[in-house]
Amino acid sequence: SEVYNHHVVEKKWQQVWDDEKAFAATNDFTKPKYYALVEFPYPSGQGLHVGHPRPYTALDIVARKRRMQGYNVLYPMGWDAFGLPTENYAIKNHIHPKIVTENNVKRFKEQLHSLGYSFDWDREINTTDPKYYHWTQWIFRKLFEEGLAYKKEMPINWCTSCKVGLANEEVVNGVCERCGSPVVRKVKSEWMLKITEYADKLIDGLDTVDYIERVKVSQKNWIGRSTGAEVDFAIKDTEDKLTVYTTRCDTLFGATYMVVSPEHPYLDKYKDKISNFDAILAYREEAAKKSDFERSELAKDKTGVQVDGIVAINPVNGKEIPIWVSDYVLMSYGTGAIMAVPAHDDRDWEFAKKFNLPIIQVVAKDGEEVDVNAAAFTDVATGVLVNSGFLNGLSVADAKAKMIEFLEEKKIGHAKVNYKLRDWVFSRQRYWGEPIPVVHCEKCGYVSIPESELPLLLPEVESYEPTDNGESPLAAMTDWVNTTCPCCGGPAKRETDTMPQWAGSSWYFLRYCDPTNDNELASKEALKYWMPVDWYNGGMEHTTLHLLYSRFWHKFLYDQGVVNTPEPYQKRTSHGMILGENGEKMSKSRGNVVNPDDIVRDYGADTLRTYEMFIGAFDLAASWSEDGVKGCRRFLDRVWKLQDIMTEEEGYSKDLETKMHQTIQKVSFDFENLKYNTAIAAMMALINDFYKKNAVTKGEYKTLITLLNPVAPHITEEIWQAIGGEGRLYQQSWPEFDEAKTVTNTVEIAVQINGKVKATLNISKDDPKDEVIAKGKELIADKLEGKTIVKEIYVPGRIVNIVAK
Ligand code: ANZ
Ligand code: ZN
Repeated sequence: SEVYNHHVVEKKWQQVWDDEKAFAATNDFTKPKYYALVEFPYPSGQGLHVGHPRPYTALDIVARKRRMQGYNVLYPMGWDAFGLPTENYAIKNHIHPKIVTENNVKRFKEQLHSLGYSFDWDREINTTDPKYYHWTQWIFRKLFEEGLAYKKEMPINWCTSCKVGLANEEVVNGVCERCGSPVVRKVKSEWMLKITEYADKLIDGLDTVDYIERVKVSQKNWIGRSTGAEVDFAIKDTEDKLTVYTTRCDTLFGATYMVVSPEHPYLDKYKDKISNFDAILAYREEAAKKSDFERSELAKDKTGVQVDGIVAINPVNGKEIPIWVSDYVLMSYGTGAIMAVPAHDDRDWEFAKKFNLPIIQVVAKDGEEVDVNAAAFTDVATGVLVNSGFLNGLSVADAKAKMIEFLEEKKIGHAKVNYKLRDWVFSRQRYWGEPIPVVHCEKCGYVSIPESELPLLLPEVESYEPTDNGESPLAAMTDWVNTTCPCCGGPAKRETDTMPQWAGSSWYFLRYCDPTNDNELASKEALKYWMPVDWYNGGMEHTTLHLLYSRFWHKFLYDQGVVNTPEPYQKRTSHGMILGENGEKMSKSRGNVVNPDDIVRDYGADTLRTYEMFIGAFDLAASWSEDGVKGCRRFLDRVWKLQDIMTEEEGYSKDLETKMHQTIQKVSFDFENLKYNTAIAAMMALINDFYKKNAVTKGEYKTLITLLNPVAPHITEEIWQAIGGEGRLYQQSWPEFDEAKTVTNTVEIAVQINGKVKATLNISKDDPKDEVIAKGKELIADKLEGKTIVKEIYVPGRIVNIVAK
């Protein structure tokens, strides 16, 4: 055969697949379905990154294999195209964000197309298309009608550079996740979504789905369900009580002081009693400069001021204990006040050490007191209560239960569940997002616009710059802003904030089921058939944001009867990043960026696909290697060249039959279990065997290229045609293996003289006794010379022993 020319072959088959609509999901709802999903990209100006093909190829493999297994497969693609980078680019270059988006989408689409993915392009969606965001607005409207969207004055995270409010999730280590600029606090009236109402459902639903463990764990940690108690401490000489939240009410006898957050309202309430109120105000001002993240860091040096003039009373022993102010207590969690138990909490311990506050041990290790002056004792598993009156001798768990009983009986406390999860800040003061379909009327307050007026189109503006006072550029369009109230007909103003980028991706998987429907977000029948997504793969960085948001919207739509499954994704996996040759993240500044277009041009799409699947364990980060790319191209060339040694025999040759069945089994299993690299390694090993004997039967070759087709679809399709395969390769059935034929029949046995091993022999388990003994004797003939054979023993499949004198 000729040298493999990837330019010609890849173009040819991409055209054929397009013409034949080879990978269109059909609307035949009687067939078994499979819905494979990858996170749709943000079409940035940089074009496709070599990181993108890793997950796309992985699920393309799954999708192609499923089609060969007879499923009606939905493997769709679209564009998550609203968002800041496009808007910022538009501002800088004076091009409308719509045009920027169109250009970027065009480029991305060409690039994805050149990689031969089996996406059903007829179902392409774009979140910035009014026909799409119609339904994003429709869902928001429903959330609003159900009381799950509300407006609230709140201190938000304000990025000084992007001039935009950020969700907590978008602030990383105190800086903006996107641009790295400092984030400050700013009070604004914002749209909020009550994701907290779904906290329990979002945790409990995880038990019903097949997500990789670290995704489940980080979702749970993010929601942060904490089971504890609220306890009231009387404030001496007042009618008031200071309520704290604690997860360790068992340690109440060890509470030696209280700490309130610098923003706690009691400080203002009792300012006349507090003799050092000025010092407290100064401390509050300092605290305001820090983010909650900085404030709660364990390692940070503890600071604080004692509140002079008021004291609290420990309810279990009547002891007066001081009240302190410190920034390690946050106003945004629990009650903004804590009881400090320095003997058993690390942060309290550090604080007590610094300010010389008493440390009283109330929990001992298996009943033995430990040195709590050296370190806090925090192990609950071995803890037994001491110095604690009616709790003495109890385990931590039992002591908690008993204390809650006591508190409830005395009406000074009760069990309480808290969550770290906060409601979702849903407003952005930017242009390039979905308009929020709400107006504000002096008389009626916030009113949603009627369904019939959706989609509410994003109007054309002169300039997309956000204003310095933090209003969206839409606010300057008075003609658009001034409208009438759908409720009373009086004058009203449109909402000028837009939705965050997370909105469009919170339900896009539903739209793929029925992407052109103008009457509903998708038809009931289509949703019933396609949902849930059978396998969803995406980045680990989306575990706490996109994944949680979309599960929340889906659960809401489920409660509204719009969708029919409580969870959107049956299975969720995550891939590792692809790093530069130097093991560092690819970036322009490091000069280590690999452009996928160059690889496709020089080596071919099949090589890129094969390489990205072979690069390493799918869930781990992997460093790029040009040599690795070349190695994969060599492998494909060797697959191609097998044509030169192919025989016309349709079956498998006897000596490779086991190997063929083993390879089918391994590749089939590995493709389902994220082990793409070992599947490819198995195919490499198989072709080595063909070359070793310098022959491959047509039957063996066909099986090999069918197994390889999901990874390298172009070259295998071309070979199929060249060797006279029927129809197209993509239309063939996935190869079957016979379990019985995967076990090797050959064993290695010992050949002994008088019980001592002299040699080893490879035999087949079914070889007759006489034959095995004869072979064994031949092998040790030199050692038997001059001896008389007394007895010949064969232990089947294990030993040949010759007894000789
Ligand atoms: C007394 C105690 C004793 C505590 C002990 C812990 C160990 P999670 O699990 O995260 O819910 N806490 C409560 N509210 C706080 C706030 N607003 N800012 C900072 N810390 C706060 O943690 C709950 C524990 O964190 C609570 O239990 C409280 O300290 C502290 F041996 O109360 B604990
Ligand atoms: Zn009105």
